[in-house]
Amino acid sequence: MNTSSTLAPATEQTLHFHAPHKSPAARSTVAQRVWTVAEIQALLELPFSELMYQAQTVHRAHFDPQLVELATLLSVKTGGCPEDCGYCPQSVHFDTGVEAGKLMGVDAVRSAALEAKAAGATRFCMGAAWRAPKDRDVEAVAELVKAVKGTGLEACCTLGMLAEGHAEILRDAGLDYYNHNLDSAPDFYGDVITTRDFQDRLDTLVRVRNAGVSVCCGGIVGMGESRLQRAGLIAELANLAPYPESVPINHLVKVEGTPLANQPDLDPLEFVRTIAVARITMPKARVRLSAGRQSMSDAVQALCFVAGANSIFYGEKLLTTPNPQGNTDLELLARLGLKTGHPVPRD
Ligand code: SAM
Ligand code: DTB
Ligand code: SF4
Repeated sequence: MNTSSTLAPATEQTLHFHAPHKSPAARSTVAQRVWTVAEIQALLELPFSELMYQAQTVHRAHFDPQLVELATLLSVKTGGCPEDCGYCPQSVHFDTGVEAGKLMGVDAVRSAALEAKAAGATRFCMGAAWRAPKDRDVEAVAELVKAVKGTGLEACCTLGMLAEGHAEILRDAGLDYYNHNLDSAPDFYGDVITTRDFQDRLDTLVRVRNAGVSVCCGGIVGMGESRLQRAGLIAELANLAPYPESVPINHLVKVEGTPLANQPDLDPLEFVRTIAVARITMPKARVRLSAGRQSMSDAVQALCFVAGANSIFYGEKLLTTPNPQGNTDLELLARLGLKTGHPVPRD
């Protein structure tokens, strides 16, 4: 069975081994565990110290536990998006003050990538507020990918739903990762987004995987979902076959004008628990402590690293909202005795 050509939720115990940064052809066939939602919920409900212990143990077995990836984001096409994702400041459906712009040019993107590299980033992720790019958009982004790759950084982009052939064009330009999040559990998805469904997301992930581009796929917590639904999201991610190489766990950034602007705060320890469970269930993935750090204490972020996060978004802006200043982050990492670099899982 060639699971590199499928990305449906796993139904068998023997799947292709998850081997980040190797071509699909280099994956060997060993078991990938299939997780039930109940098993993941049981992890989420462990005593906190027990959960931290398990997550640290898994993290140490697969990674240098002190190494953290710095990934810089750039919004290459901002605002005006026709989708109605209830969390997103870039949707045309909500009045958030974000103005729609055109796709950035190659020179401006190259300069931003060089700046990110000089500041210490190893990965550069370009976001575009499209429901789905047109053929000419993909061709234009391919040129941006080439410019980023020319700087020596890893390139990632997130452009919405891809049509047949798009992932291959991006791959041929040198794209390392395509980011496309499942965002929430299947049974909560329709409460947050009505203009597409969960299956649409899975279809794009199949196209990315089939093209041999590494998958970056995660979600958002703190949108009013239940703990069971957080378990449902993690189960969907962990049972992708193979599971994503890169897993961004975003904390909802509440933006004025969006339907989720007044969402009650999630207990920060619940966010830490979600990171821990992502680490345990996707042991060789880079788990990214993603959006939401601007309103997180240093102590909560430290717990996220203990829980197995080994990547952050680095740079003063996410796509349209603020992120901690680079220096502040470097100081925090230094205070914690962490190093920045390129975490690669041990085989
Ligand atoms: N339009 C494309 C899409 O949705 O796939 C790519 C860009 S979209 C902004 C990328 C991701 O940003 C979303 O999937 C979501 O996880 C995240 N995101 C957007 N708004 C957010 C918010 N307010 N808080 C946390 N994450 C957010
Ligand atoms: C991801 O999982 N989070 C990033 C990135 N992938 C593209 C985006 C976060 C966006 C937060 C809201 C904003 O800045 O607009
Ligand atoms: Fe559009 Fe992506 Fe924002 Fe949804 S999350 S509104 S698809 S930019």
